[in-house]
Amino acid sequence: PVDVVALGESMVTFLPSRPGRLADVPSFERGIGGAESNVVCALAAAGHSTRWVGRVGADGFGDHLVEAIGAYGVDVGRVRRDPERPTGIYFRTAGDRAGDAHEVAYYRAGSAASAMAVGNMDLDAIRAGRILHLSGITAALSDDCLGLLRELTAPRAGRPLISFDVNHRPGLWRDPGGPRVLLELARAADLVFVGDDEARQAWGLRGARAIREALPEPETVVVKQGEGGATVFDRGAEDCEDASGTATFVRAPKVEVVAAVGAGDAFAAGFLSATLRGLPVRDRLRHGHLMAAAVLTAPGDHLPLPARRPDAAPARRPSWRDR
Ligand code: KDG
Repeated sequence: PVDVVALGESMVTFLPSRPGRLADVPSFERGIGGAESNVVCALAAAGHSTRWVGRVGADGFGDHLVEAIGAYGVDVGRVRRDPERPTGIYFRTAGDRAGDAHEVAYYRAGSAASAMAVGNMDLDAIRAGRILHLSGITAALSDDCLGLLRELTAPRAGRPLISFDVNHRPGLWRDPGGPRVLLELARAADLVFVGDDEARQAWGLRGARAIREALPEPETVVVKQGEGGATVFDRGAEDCEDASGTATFVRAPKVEVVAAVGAGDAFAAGFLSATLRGLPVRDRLRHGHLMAAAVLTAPGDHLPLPARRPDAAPARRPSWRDR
């Protein structure tokens, strides 16, 4: 089977040509974003077999996403095209100094992806990987999208390992119930990624231990502690007797941050890549930090396409047109 399948909304992103308020930026450069597809693009760049499943409009932005994500070597053959709804897009600003706060302006309400539902997605294709990577962003898009996540995270024989990045985006939730829903979904997963800042904001929890106590079910909980590092609680080791799992902390390398958006996705990709390769927990965290560092030091939302040797086989063409 495919190593990792990711389901979620991908968007064309517009990165500002210079710092400043959204009202003042004169032009933007096109990029691609979407937390879940960022993860599989990075995994594909690291040599894993991956698939992204989502919905985009039957428009030029949808073409671009399918082509650009496919160019990483991600299987995009199961992406659905919606003739009635547009592809979501979003604009970003940058502060004067690297790492300064930025604004995000989403244009995704009523997008093709927001119509993802149990009834219009190929569930077998979504469940076909060793790992299914999901995120809390999808839950915020619509009731149908939330229903789809609930279906995919429900207990069932032969379920792929469910990797869930909480990705709390307060600006996307239409009602105050978001934090409760995110907690419910995270508890249904096998592997959870959560930032200590978002756990404080969403659930009022302080510290890695408190977060693990609120998420007792998943075998593995990874708490990202910003610049400091990350702690993983893992019950995977045979000799583990602690109900929370062994706690392992690994410091993050110091880097010059250009733009933080997407670093969490790269971290997840590094952790998953090392997990697929059967590496010990400490190395999984190290891989996460290294992939995150590559994104932190670049302006876009994810890793640039890896340079290909001139004699290498050409990048795999996207295949949705052939289906
Ligand atoms: O994690 C990075 C994502 O936030 C970005 O690529 C856009 O998916 C996105 C979102 O919904 O914010």
